Amino acid sequence: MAEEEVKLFGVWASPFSRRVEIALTMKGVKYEYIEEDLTNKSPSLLKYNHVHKKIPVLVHNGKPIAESVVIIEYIDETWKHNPILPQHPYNRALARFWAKLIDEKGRRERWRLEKLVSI
Ligand SMILES: N[C@@H](CCC(=O)N[C@@H](CS)C(=O)NCC(=O)O)C(=O)O
Repeated sequence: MAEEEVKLFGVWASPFSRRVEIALTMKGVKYEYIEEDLTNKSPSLLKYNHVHKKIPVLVHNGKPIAESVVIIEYIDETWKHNPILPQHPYNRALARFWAKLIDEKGRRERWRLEKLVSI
């Protein structure tokens, strides 16, 4: 494959950017990591994810991709060795189901924690 440019905009404490880092590491893809400050988002982040303005964002040869699960599927389809998602469509559906559930549960727990802290 030709020279690749892979950049990841993330935050060290974010499980969403961590899961993308794990996927890139599993594939052995070299990438530049850019730590974002979410209290002062960089112009690049705002440009690359102008819809949600959130990390993680993967930029592959200048093309941005947002949303961690979408990014992981893109990584899996682009670098085909060491598959991350199962091959069978049913098992892929199950993997997506559990990823979605974990995201929703995490969001609910964070909301509960924020409510507790603000009391
Ligand atoms: N559904 C998104 C969630 C990403 C997300 O919530 N990122 C948070 C950090 S953990 C963020 O960038 N928050 C900034 C903001 O809401 O302004 C994904 O899976 O990538």
